[in-house]
Parts: sequence; C-alpha cells; structure tokens
Amino acid sequence: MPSALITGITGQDGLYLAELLLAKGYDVHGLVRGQNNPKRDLVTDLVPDVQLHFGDLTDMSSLIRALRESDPDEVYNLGAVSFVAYSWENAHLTTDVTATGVLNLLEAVRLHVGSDVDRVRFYQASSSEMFGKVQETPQHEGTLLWPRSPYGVAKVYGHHMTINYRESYGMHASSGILFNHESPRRGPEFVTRKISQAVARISLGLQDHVLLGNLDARRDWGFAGDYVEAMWLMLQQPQADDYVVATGETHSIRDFLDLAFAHVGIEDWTPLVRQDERFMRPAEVDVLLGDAGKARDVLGWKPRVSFPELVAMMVEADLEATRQGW
Ligand code: NAP
Ligand code: G4F
Repeated sequence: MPSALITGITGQDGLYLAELLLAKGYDVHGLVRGQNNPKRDLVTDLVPDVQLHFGDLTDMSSLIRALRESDPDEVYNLGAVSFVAYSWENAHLTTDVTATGVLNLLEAVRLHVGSDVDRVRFYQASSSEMFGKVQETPQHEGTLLWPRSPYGVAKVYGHHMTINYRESYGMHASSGILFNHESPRRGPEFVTRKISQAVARISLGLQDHVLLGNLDARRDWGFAGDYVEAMWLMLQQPQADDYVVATGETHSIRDFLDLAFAHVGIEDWTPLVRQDERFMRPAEVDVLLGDAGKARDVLGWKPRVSFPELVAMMVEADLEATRQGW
C-alpha cells in the first residue's frame, strides 16, 4: 500500500487530496499544528482514515518525527500562510511558514531518506501569485516571476528551493504552479467564498449587503477537486518537474458576482455590494491567466468543472449550509 504525508491537511486542498489518495488505496498521514487545533475535528469527520501527527512547518524536529512515524512514499507540502492580504500584516510569519517551512521540510526529507533519494517523492504547492505583476500572458512555467506580496515572495523562495533540491540532490521534487482554485471548502476569507456565503445569506434575508475590495481584478479560477488530481499525477511521473495548473480562462470579481447573484434570481447586485478601502491591497495582482498546456500534454490533466458550475456549486453549498445553520 503506498503511503503519503500531507502538510496542510486541515485546509481546502489537504482535505480533497486526502479523499483522492484514500480512494486510490493510500495509507494517508496528515500533519496538524497547534495543541488544540479546532480544524482537527473537520479532518477526523471528513476523512477518518487519515492518521494525524502533531507538527509545524516552523519546527524541523517535528517534521523529522512525522516523517519517521509515517515513513511516506510521497510528501505533499500544502501547509502555508496562504491568505495574501494577511501576508502584508504578518510578513515575518508568512516567510517563516511559507518560505522557510519549505526548506525545513525538504531538509527533513533529505535527512530522512539518507543516500536513498528515490525513497520519497515531494510535491511543493507553488502559486500563480508568484507571477504577480505579470510579464506575459498567458503565464506558463517559464514566465518571469514578479511577486507582489510577502506571500508571493515566500512562494518564490519555496519554488526555487524545491527546484534546487531536485538539481542538487537528485530528489524527485516537483512544483505545481497552481492558479486559484475554489470549492465549498474554501476559507471564508477568500473572495469567492466570501461572495458565495454573502449571496446565500442575502437571498435568505439574513444579511443586506457585502463589503468587498477591488472588483476589477481577474483570476483564472478552477475547482480544487480537479487540481489535487494534478498534484498526484506530478508525483507519478518518472521525472520530477514543474507544471502550471489552470483553466485557461480569466474572470473578474464582477463576473463572479454576476453568476453568484443570478443563481439566486438577483440580476442587479449593485445595491447589495459596497466597496470598502479595508479590502484593497497595497499592491494588486490585476490579471492572472494560466497556460496549462504542459500539464495537459505530459500529465494528461484537464479541468472538469467549468466556471459557471463552480460558482453554482459554491452558492448551492452555502444555501444548504445557511438553511441548516451549519
Ligand atoms: P488553506 O485552506 O489556507 O490551508 C492552509 C493549510 O496550511 C492549513 O491546513 C493550515 O493549518 C496549514 N498551516 C498554516 N500554518 C502552518 C504551519 N505553521 N505549519 C503547518 N501547517 C500550517 O490553503 P489551500 O487553499 O488548501 O492551499 C493549499 C496550498 O496551496 C497552500 O500552500 C497555498 O498557499 C497553495 N496554493 C493555493 C491556491 C488556491 O487557490 N487555493 C493556489 C496556489 C497555491 P491550520 O488549519 O492549522 O491553519
Ligand atoms: O480570493 P483572494 O483573496 O485570492 P488571491 O489573493 O488571488 O490568492 C489566492 O490564490 C493564490 C493563487 O493565485 C494562492 F496562492 C493564494 O494562497 C490564495 O489561495 O483574492 C482574489 C482577488 C484579489 O485581487 C483581491 O484584491 O479578489 C480581490 N478582492 C476583492 N475584494 C478580494 C476582496 N479578496 C478578498 N479576499 N476579500 C475581498 O473582500
């Protein structure tokens, strides 16, 4: 039975990846931080077969211990301070977790495998946020990186450190440059889920408006359940490599609002959305659009869920959750 260790198991992608690997017959282990992490219960409810280990990306000895306890064939590093807006307020913490944390885990894996470098395959969760002030469109694996946030800078560090461990030690270390991916499990701090929750509450008469920031930013949004398959496929290749994972479509926040409100029968949302300076960023990533041609050609990967289907899925899930009082 193959085995895998997932950091960031309590997050959106960690949960989908755990479900995918369990369905494939893996022995799945997850790293959970904190002495009483409230999201631990979410993992034990949704994926009870996952074995949990205490650990933190900033604490290398905890990573070494988790590797010893789980002895995985595959390590997926999904743990991060992942909210871009928060990264300006907490730049050092973001660097410790999202940048140095990658080095800690790579180094822990290197120590764990010793001279048997083929023993563990490694996946790093890189991000389209690394393209930042984009230097070409669409963005592909060779596009110059120009990060625009402490989070983006931290991800560039983790990305290059992953490549460096592959080139220096021959580790099977791959990096997935994933564009934004969403789902009903998306954290409520991110714009898509903030909108789907607000639309559900407004349509049920529980809220009268929503405060947002820049409505003109554009993102290449896909479904998280599709994207975790690409992660797994990367680690099944004979050679480690880097891959962009994206839909090849870009939409604005306004487009998301149009579809989300239309789903509950509201055509004109302008009176229900207010712009608030507090949600504007010191530096914005204006437009992201990915070219996932390499992932399609080499991995045979393509997205299954369309943008309208994704919006409908998220609003429906929040309508149900709001009605049930979850
Ligand atoms: P998420 O829902 O925010 O999950 C982040 C995970 O990181 C959580 O499980 C969190 O644990 C964990 N974490 C935070 N600090 C940690 C620490 N010090 N040590 C260990 N774990 C820690 O993020 P996601 O959307 O699933 O994304 C997964 C990964 O992909 C992240 O690295 C993210 O940066 C990257 N990524 C995401 C997207 C996207 O659109 N979703 C796109 C590109 C790349 P707690 O629950 O304890 O906080
Ligand atoms: O949903 P967001 O917070 O996601 P963002 O910044 O694109 O980052 C996400 O995707 C990255 C991949 O490119 C990941 F690496 C990262 O971990 C994370 O998952 O913001 C999307 C856009 C931004 O342009 C933001 O300015 O929405 C705009 N926006 C407008 N109003 C807002 C809001 N974003 C948030 N979170 N909240 C608002 O009220």
